[in-house]
Amino acid sequence: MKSTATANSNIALVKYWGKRDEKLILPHNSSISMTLDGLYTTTTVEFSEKYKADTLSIDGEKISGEELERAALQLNIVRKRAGVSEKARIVSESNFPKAAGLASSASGFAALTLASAKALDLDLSARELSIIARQGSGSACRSFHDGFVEWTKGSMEDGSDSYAKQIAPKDHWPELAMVVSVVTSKEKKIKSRAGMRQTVANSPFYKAWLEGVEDDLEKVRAGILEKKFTQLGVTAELNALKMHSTMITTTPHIIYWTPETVTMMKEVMAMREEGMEAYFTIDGGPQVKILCLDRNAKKIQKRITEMKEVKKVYVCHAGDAARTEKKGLF
Ligand code: 2P0
Repeated sequence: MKSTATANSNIALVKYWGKRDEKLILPHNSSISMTLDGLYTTTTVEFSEKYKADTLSIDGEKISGEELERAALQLNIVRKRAGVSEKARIVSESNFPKAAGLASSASGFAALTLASAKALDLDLSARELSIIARQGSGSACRSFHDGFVEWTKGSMEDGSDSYAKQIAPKDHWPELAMVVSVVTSKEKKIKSRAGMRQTVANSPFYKAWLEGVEDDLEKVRAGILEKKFTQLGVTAELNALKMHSTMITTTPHIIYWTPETVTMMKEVMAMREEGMEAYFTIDGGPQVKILCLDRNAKKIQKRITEMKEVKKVYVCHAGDAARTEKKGLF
């Protein structure tokens, strides 16, 4: 009744932005991500009659309120599947700051889903795990594969065809790197969930976002499969800007960027002008992730580490799928 799992975070190259079903977490558009080797969450879950309620600790802090409720709802899905009702203790640790736009809910819900399913002896495929994790946090479904992953939006009302598939394994393109910079580790004020809802409800650009996304998916998919770095980078950068322009144009507007974010974006543009090919992507937070080739990753790491705006830098490559661990956190 106790198990531990580790899941890496994933960063989208074509973003998921907007839900067609809020309860089942079904997206309006498919998305493509890279599972990262450098950022991960490990979670131990134990179900037992000795627990009177579900409890959650994240990075040593006891969690209550909405975050605990979301975790408990996720456990309910797994409990229902296993036909048990025992409450659980959840202990989770990440090696990076949570809720700052580094996909902590992706690694968090993927690790929670796998650890709880294993603790209850459920033998589920990556597809089934991905469908369960998706209902906790959409992006979590993409952490069940290594390398490069596509979450197909599906069309069924019950969400059974909305799950993640691998496009290419992590050893397909070891020369591709993502340099993740942290300009602030403060938790963001507007969670992605609320940001998405508001965008779908009232951004005048949301329709245009959906119209352009199929083309971006095709270019990014082909960019990965054919290892066309320029095509991948140009498309991913523009896709991120398009996503942000949908939220900047909601009422009231949502601007996840800080002055440091813009400085970093300009720095990446300067790198390109100087002949070092690099592209940025930004999620629901101020952090800038730089897509580059491995031969330039160390140079970029050094360059941005020296910037006063940058607090921390992680050099990442395509990483592993969610997996179980022998050693638990308690
Ligand atoms: C993504 N993001 O594709 C996009 C890009 C943020 C920007 O998925 O409401 O935490 O739990 O499904 O998964 C972040 O949203 O949102 C996200 P929910 P989630 O990575």
